[in-house]
Amino acid sequence: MTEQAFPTPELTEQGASAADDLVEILQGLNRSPKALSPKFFYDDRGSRLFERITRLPEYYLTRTELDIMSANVGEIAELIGPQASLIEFGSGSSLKTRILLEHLDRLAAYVPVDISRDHLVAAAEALAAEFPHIEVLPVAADFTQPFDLPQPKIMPLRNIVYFPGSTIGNFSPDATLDLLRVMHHEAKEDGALLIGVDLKKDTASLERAYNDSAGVTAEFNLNLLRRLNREFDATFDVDNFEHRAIYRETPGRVEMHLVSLRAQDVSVGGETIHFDAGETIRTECSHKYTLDEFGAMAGRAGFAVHSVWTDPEELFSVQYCLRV
Ligand code: AVJ
Repeated sequence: MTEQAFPTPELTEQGASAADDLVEILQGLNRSPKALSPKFFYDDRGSRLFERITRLPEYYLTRTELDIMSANVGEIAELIGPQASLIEFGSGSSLKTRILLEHLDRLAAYVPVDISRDHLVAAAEALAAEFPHIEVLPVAADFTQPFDLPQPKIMPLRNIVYFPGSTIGNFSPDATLDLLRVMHHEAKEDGALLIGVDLKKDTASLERAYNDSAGVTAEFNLNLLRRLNREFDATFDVDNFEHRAIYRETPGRVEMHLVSLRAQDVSVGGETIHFDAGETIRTECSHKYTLDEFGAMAGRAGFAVHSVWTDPEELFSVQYCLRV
């Protein structure tokens, strides 16, 4: 057995509650056009399907980001310097996180922040066991709102906010700005942001990435309806819906929809929701940026892009942004 300097990660919980989910879902289904937040994709089955997506030949994002991180982690570690606190927005169990934890110089702490408590605790425990000399301080919170950071035992020299995966793409431009401002706040003085941002490219490649030939993304999208049936007392007949992914050049985003194949009524949490034939629920927007577009957005939130790493085809970017 390895000796652990920091045995059990201690959880901080802040205001995260699942009680309002049904209210939010019904609001989304009663709107016109209908829309649901992509955060509802990630129940157990949804998380497993997403894992499969990340290994699909068409889904270049995860693989490319991982390559960029591996190729540049030396330079990244150099920029971050010693004894930083790494604050990851979203659950941190991925290979990208491990690359950083392996290479950063004497991390003061690793602070994963996620709204999904169970996933967070499991990921934090796994990483704490793998990296016994790093203090892991998970925070269960909705990271779109400012939250209090736990106090590591070792005084951090700077806070590095890490937001991989181009999850930033899920947010509307207004929400992106708000979120970058929360990150700016959490980075504190002398802090920085390390973020994965997917880049604009030809429509065909983008649409293929969200509509793979094995049908995994379709199943990931449709699983949302299965989840509503399981957890929110809904009566969706999944065969009456179809997956659709399209890239809209303006405003520059891939949209995923569930298309109702016929006129139908569905009950959700005791309420009846009507669908016209061809009507859709928009389940996700995945915004794509040019380097200039993202730089301008970061600038408005008080960050200056210091370094950008991309792959040779410029499919994806990892950006290091200094708090100014
Ligand atoms: C996890 C939000 C980055 O938008 O590409 C993958 C989710 N949706 N396939 C993305 C997703 C469909 C993914 N993000």
